[in-house]
Amino acid sequence: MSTEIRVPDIGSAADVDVIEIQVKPGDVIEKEQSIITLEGDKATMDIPSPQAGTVKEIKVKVGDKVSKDSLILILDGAASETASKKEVPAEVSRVGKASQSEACPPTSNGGHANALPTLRDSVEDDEDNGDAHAGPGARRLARELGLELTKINGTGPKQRVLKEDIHQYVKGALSKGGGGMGLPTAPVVDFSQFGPIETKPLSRIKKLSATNLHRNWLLVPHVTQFDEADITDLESFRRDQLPIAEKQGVKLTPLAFIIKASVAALKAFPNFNASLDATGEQIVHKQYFHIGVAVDTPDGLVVPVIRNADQKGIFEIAKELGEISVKARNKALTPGDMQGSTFSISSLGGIGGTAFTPIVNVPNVAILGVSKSSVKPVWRDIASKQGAFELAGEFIPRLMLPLSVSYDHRVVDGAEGARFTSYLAKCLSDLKILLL
Ligand code: CAO
Repeated sequence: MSTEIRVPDIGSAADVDVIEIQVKPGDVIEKEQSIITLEGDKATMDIPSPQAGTVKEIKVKVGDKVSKDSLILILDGAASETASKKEVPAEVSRVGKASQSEACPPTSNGGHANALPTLRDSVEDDEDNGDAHAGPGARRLARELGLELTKINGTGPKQRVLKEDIHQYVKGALSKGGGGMGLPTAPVVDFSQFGPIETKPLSRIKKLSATNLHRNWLLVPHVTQFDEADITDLESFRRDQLPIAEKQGVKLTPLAFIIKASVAALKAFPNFNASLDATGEQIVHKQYFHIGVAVDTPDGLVVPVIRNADQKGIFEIAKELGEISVKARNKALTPGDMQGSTFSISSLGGIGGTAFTPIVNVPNVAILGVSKSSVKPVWRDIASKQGAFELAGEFIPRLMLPLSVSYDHRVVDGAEGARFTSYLAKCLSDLKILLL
């Protein structure tokens, strides 16, 4: 059975332009699927089909002017019950900056009066694309893809952006490389023209970490907070413990203490022991403390995980660190050994440097970079009166450990970043906090 689909009652808006046809002959359409878009003086609106069926013939073209009851298309196989008085809302969106309301008493097919919403400024929460010239369908698509309509060339009437323009834009962006993000690509250079060269393939680990690091660098808005911890007392304690550790076959480096201090700071600042969920709209706080530790191997960087670090003592952590380092360097880590971290640490303290900016290990939201400790003069105020600024004191030599905490600024704000880092420094400076 064929059914004529006509323009519903669009109120005072007569002789409005057809600016987009969203279906073609042969399309199987669903009830309430948008079939054409109309544009009046102040608004655009999608006209939905009042029933499901197969489009047999389209009776309008872009640029036509239509009014109530103008024939839009012929639908085959349509169910007759749907042509009854049912609510079929027209989707309406703003044109330019129009803000007035316009009455649009609605109907469904065949001139049956229905209760459609009033034609109004905008029904779409579409602030970014508000000024763009596009219909509701194109706006919806742009919003789903996270695109700004103003950046897309419109090929419709009056440079209106059509759905096809959006598809074209996405195809173009993908074919340009840079992961389809419009990133410039590195120039192709023949280095041999400048001198002898040798080309080697990247190791499998380097290729994998390259992909992850690049993704994390692009995805996460990074901030790095720097601080220093006075680890003089900690180092003295560690040195005292070395013979005992040695007897147990454990290499006790500052890193075991740093892991323990990190757990204390993570407990005090749960936003650092968290992940953003896939929607980016919820934060998942973890009640376990699994610390990923970056290990340098001849083939590249791997990040095995020390699980439940909160439940382990310093010696136990040091022992495990030794084991995972050996496993990493022998390429014996399993995927399970590298999963589930809640926070990561990259320690370059055994190598050198004063600070660096580690890249957040997604889905973690923060990473601690540790550089080499050194003895520094630290001012000790011995005559501080409340409210007075007096340089009465002395410089004393202290062993200072540089800390660099990079965090995801979507989850952690600057003040929290500074508080976390200074709390971490405090935990390392005050053995009582650490050992309790
Ligand atoms: N300041 C001063 N000395 C430090 C120190 C610090 N912050 N951290 C470690 N050290 C000392 C250790 O005490 C040890 O001294 P001794 O040899 O005298 O005992 C020496 O430096 C070497 O330590 P280590 O590196 O063997 O042990 P670790 O526990 O500190 O670290 C591991 C273990 C696996 C993390 C480390 O070997 C490693 O691979 N680090 C590199 C991580 C990396 O590549 N990160 C970059 C990621 S971003 O690209």
